[in-house]
Amino acid sequence: MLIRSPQDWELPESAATEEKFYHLSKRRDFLKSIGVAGVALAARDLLGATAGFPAKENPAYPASALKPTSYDLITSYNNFYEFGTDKDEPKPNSKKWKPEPWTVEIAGLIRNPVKIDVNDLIGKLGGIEQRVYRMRCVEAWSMVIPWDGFPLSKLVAFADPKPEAKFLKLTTILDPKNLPGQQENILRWPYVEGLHLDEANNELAFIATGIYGKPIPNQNGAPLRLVTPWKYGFKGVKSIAKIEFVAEQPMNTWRVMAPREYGFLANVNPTVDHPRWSQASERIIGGGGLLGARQKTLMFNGYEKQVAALYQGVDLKKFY
Ligand SMILES: Nc1nc2c(c(=O)[nH]1)N[C@H]1C(S)=C(S)[C@@H](COP(=O)(O)O)O[C@H]1N2
Ligand SMILES: [Mo]
Repeated sequence: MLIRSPQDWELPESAATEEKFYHLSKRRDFLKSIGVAGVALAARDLLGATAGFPAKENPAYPASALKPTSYDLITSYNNFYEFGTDKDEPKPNSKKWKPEPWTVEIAGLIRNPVKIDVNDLIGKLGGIEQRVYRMRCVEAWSMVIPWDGFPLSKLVAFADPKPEAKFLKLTTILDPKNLPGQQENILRWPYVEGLHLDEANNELAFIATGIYGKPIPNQNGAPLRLVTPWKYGFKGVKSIAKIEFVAEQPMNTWRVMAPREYGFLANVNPTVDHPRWSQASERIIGGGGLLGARQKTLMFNGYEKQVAALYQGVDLKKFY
């Protein structure tokens, strides 16, 4: 596994106040110190190795720049309608679900279609890494989440798209027996999201398999979910069963449900309000105060440098 040099979307490691996050940093330094380049780390192998503190700070992002939300809040304040529509429902309602073994199907306009066990896939893609990203829900709240996982671009390269492939369509598992929300007519099931191939190949696009150095909990989308930190959280489809490479822009679930409220691009944009709420600012979950502290929302959620080039010539006032 390639241990990446610090990138500017990462948290300066010394900024983390969470004890668990220190363990995360320790593990990375431990891996560096024993030189495990090329070793494939399955998500389930991640616990344990915690030597080599202290971690280095990235001076471009001082200690105050990003502060991870607590593990407890990240894993108990969730949107996962398959397990209930209230924020506090997915955790208890998904407790008994066993998303393993898990096969993901990679299909469509590609040269390497496969149905593959998630841990085999992680191994084939060279293991996982950690990234701390901002997360901004269209409901105008935000968190900072230390994800484990792999860049989506690696999966794209593995799939080997044909020239006709222009978009990715990512689909959650359909299993109404174990995902009780799917027994009800809340959304059109299964939950589907999409990305343009160029977006999927952007350095930020990520498939998460863990949080805070532990396998991703059921309520956050076990065993693998999409993370696109410059887009609203609904783009981050959970518990992915199928990734298809297609020629046409796929219809995404929230756009099916409310086409005047949700688009395909879903880029975070403080200057374009949602019909029911302003996007100019956001409530920081765990940020203090009765309702959580507020902060201004940044264009592309603060990732303009990495993604603005993708949208040259696109009217960003339109949300599709
Ligand atoms: N399958 C599925 N994926 C989903 C959702 C959902 O209801 N079902 N909710 C989305 C929304 S609106 C958000 S904000 C994020 C929430 O992710 P989190 O609970 O890990 O913070 O998941 C997204 N992915
Ligand atoms: Mo959301």
